[in-house]
Amino acid sequence: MSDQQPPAGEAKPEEKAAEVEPKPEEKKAEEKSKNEPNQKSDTTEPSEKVKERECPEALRPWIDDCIRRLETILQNPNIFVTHIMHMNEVISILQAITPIMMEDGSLAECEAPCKVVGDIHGQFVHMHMLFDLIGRVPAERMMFLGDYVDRGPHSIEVVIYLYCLKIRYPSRIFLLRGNHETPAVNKIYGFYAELINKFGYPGIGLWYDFQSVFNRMPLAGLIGKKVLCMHGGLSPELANLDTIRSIVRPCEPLDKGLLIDLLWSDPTNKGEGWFHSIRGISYMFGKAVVAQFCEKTGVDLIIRAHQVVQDGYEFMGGRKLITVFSAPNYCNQFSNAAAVVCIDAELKVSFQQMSVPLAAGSRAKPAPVIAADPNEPKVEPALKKDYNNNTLTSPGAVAGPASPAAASPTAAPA
Ligand SMILES: [Mn+2]
Repeated sequence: MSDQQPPAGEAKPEEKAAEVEPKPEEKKAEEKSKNEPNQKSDTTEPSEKVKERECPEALRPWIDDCIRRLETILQNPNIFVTHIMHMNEVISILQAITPIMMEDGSLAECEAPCKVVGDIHGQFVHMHMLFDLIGRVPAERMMFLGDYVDRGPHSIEVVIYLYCLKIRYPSRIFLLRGNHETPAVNKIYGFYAELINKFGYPGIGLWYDFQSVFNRMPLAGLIGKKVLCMHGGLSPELANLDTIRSIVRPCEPLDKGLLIDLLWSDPTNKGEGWFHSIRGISYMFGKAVVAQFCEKTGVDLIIRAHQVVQDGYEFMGGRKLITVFSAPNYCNQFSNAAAVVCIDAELKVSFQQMSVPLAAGSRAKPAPVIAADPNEPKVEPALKKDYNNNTLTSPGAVAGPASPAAASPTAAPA
């Protein structure tokens, strides 16, 4: 990679220079939101424009039927999308979702409460087992952090199902872009082959249609004005939230820069600043980078996905950043649980977790620690479903330091 990379272990010079007062308009927006907690304000400030949207009535019967047909896969895992949908219907769904994705903005903003979901990677059946635990759209508002496709057997079904939910309930589900929602990645890691396997050669054309929607997905999300979500992580080029709001879509992340970092970067506990990534693309960042970013922007907490973690969630040292991962027993190579982050109306954080049995003969191993501080106590899930012994427990509710309040983004680091 190029000479533009910061030296390992040092904060980038421009990062230090960027420690400035919030812009006057940001301050104004903040004061306004204090005075007017009701979101129906008609101001033009971007962060104020969280409007409730509805599916056009004419589309509802069709989309409801698509959702119902896709759910029949759960009764028979040998059914694929091609058994229940003509390719033209998939194309119609992609056409219907396109303007809805654009309406979300490059930074998709929503209210709390909200459940934050990590990587799914084509694990359609597991995703529905997770919904059985955490609830479903529209009763729950959800933000997905990307990586719907590749690896698992049902990439098309996962992404089409979530698109149908988005068309039907545009203000109840937000779908951010992951690094697998880019052509260079999903051509190689399963999605392209799955389209050809299921649709034959016309699947190649469909693959291009999917990329066109991926190019329009939001690159990050903001919950309750305080919780910033993205697939990968921070970027040396990310000065403030307006940097994300002003990303022009359609866009295609190429080899480096802000888009690549939002989709690819990783936190680390090996140091405080910016580091070269072992992925060979983007960077790793330490907890000082996170703390400085949060202070500068007024963000309380960052939630990102992108890396498998054994419990399905992991706090970075300092508790300003959470990694969440929602594909259990990822690729049958790990024995990890799936989890979601629950942000309540007061922006307090808790976790819901699901474990499922390993496939017969699997040599899965535990996932490694990413960026946790080994001296910080673990936060227990508030709700835990274990399909190995069919138990439903709430360990977080009984353990003192593991109460949801202890994990609040506004609470002092333990
Ligand atoms: Mn990823």
